[in-house]
Amino acid sequence: MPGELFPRERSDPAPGAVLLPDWLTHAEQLELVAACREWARPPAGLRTVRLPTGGQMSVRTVCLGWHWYPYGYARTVVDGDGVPVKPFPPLLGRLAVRAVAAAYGPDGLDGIAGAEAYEPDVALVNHYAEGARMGLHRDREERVDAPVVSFSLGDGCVFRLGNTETRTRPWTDLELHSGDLLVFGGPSRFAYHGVVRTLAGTADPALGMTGRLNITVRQSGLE
Ligand code: MD3
Ligand code: FE
Repeated sequence: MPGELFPRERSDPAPGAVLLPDWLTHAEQLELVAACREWARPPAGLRTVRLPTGGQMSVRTVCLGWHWYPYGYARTVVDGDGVPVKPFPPLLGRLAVRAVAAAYGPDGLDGIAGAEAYEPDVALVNHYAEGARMGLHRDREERVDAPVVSFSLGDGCVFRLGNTETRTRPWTDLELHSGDLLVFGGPSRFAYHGVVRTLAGTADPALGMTGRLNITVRQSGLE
């Protein structure tokens, strides 16, 4: 947020979790919003995920590199149009490797599992229309404990970071805004987390989008 009176500062909300506010430049945000628009197009485009419980997720999702479904990864959109998933974009690989280095610094990398040799191969793009949310969950379908990198675009949100043991307190609520980078590695990698609500209408109109986009980049450990 350029021109902000009190710039938001780097924080470490939990061991291994790092928030770098405004890490993406405005140009990078525009580039990612445009890319998300392309990735969202069918075939293998944006979809609503149906849960085994019979419900459906309120966010809409597109996967890149590997297709995530509840609860596994596949090379094709097994719960949708059945076609091969779109490739993992080199742009996201480069950004995520830079993100991990920025979060932990050259001296911190060897203390975080999978950070030094980070080779991400999957991204999930989530779109939150007004009112969408994501319940507390853990991301456990990956076979390795390398960090997860999250980029936020558009509307802000209240993000809830819980603990690794239970779906209950203690948790920490953080605001995420467009351009923010969040990296989850080490002890935080398998923590419960979710999106309590979005902050509708807080996006910079210059981004030319509505709602909130979140891109998570991961290393699957699959081949
Ligand atoms: C903490 N997405 O796609 S990103 C998801 O904002 C997901 O759309 C949320 O949770 C979103 O699975 C949160 C931040 C995030 C992602 C993965 C994590 C936090 C994490 C994995 C472990 C711990
Ligand atoms: Fe998640």
